[in-house]
Amino acid sequence: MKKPNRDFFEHNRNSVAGRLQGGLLVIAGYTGMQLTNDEAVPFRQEATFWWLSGIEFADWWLIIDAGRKKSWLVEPEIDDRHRLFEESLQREAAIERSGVDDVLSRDDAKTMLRQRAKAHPLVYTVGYPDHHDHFGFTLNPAPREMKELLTRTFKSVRDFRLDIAKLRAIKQPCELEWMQAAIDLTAKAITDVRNDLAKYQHEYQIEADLTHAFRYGGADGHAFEPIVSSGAGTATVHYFTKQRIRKGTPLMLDIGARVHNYAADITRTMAAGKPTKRLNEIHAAVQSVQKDIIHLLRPGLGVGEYQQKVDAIIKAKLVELRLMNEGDDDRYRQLMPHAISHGLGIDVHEALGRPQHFQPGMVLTVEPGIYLPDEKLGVRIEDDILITKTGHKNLSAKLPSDL
Ligand SMILES: [Mn+2]
Repeated sequence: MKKPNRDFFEHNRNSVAGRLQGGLLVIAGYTGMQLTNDEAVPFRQEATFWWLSGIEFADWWLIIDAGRKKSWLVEPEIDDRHRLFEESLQREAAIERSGVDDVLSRDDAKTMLRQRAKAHPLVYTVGYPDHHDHFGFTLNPAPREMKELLTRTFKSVRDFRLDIAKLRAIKQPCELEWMQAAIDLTAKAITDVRNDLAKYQHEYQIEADLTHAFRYGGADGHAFEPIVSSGAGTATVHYFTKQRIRKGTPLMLDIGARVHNYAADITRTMAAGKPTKRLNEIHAAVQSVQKDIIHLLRPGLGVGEYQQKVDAIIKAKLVELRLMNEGDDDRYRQLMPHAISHGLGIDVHEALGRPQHFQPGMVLTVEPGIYLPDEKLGVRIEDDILITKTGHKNLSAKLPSDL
């Protein structure tokens, strides 16, 4: 398996340039964030910046000039004392990694942009995600600061996020290879835990073995904060507290390795000890609706139509289980409160570019669940599905979804 290299990043820049119609794109990589005192938050590069440059260091910029068919990286200003402490990237290594034409200083880049703005009033950048204000998070300031700089320099600044999301949504063969490697490693880690389930007394012991399996297997690590929940914790969609595992309760693993920056995202629910009759019943229900939902996926299927069919399938099952009455949508949203699917790629929740229809090359999760807090019981099953030319391929199919 080859690694992401300059050919890959160059190919991606050319794809973007093809949509820029001779325009100029300027984007900022993320800046480093402080955790406390002199400790940094572990750095992870903004996904689009990485996809176009391969640069995994903070405070770099990228300029793509589609008209002149050139691209540049802009290096951060790092003083000598800082360089002694923190690993940084030299300009030659940055060119080698990314394949850009040259590396500019901040001052040279600003001068170039001012020159450009005299003749061309329009520039493209990638600002913040659409729904950033929904979660109350504080975002990395770099994209905003870049937008402010461009707004001071150019008459018109346009966001190119959606265009790039559409490109990133259709996975290239090498990207699928990296995703498959992440999925295979994740599936193996889940299998190993399942095969030796009796040895775990605490959820954190399972997490420790998963972390070991990912890092030892060559992955970057976890693609997201792993969910290892047992007992009542399974009834909460995102549950992180590490408690003691009680026999006869459900155990949920919602985990994914990250390989060459591409994520897997798989959920399996099993039983610690002998499963109760109720767990068997709910698990069988989720397993059967998940199979039916995956079966729907094919290119050309409308995203709206998919959602309607998904709701109908799950609601029918919940009515059959006597967990809700027909038409009780509030109850439905309690029992199954999260999205059924999301895109997957560099970002664990990767934007698919708001498509009307599914297209070959898209990868998405299918993850129905039923959550019963009153019964201290939750079941979710999640697989990673590629839309193919003729239908779909379940990339995590090798991992059984049985209890
Ligand atoms: Mn997921």
